[in-house]
Amino acid sequence: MRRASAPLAALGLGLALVAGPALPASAHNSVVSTTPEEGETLTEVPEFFVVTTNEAMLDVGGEGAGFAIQVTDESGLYYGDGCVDVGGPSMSTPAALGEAGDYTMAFQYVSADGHTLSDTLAFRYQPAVDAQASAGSPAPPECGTTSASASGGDEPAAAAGDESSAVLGAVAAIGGGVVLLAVVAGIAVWLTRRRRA
Ligand SMILES: [Cu+2]
Repeated sequence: MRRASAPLAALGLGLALVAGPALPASAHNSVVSTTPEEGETLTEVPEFFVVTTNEAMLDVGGEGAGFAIQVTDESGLYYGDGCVDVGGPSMSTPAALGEAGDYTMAFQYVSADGHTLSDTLAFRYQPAVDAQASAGSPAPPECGTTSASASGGDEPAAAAGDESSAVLGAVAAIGGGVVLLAVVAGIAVWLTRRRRA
């Protein structure tokens, strides 16, 4: 039995060498299933939109950096909360859809080999007449943020900060000038006294 191991090892090495050149292309995680599937017609909103690949995704830091699932309708409105949960070979986001129609799901994930990969798929939503439609948003939703966040309050404060530092700079320049004048005056006085002596 022991003798068989050498030829088997050689065969294994040979196979590895033959398969070798093909490895870089297959090192990326490849998508094995999605919810919804490309071209699928959904009659109800699933609990989650899901992308599953052939091996674990690389969630560095465990916070889903580099991962995204974005669902948009025909008019480009976004649905969902922007949150993506990564677990092993799959990532998911809580599903939401608006009115009946054509939708696009764009997704991005970090492959086990560290490469960021993305793709899109198209699907149709054809719900029952009494289905409740979620509201879409014109901008991609960001996980953990409320729909409308106030902004612009920072600008006046920043401008005031710039002004005060400019004033401080001017004061420092004047101060430096005064010191320089005092030194020059002191030398002049000293030279004058020295000549008299
Ligand atoms: Cu790769």
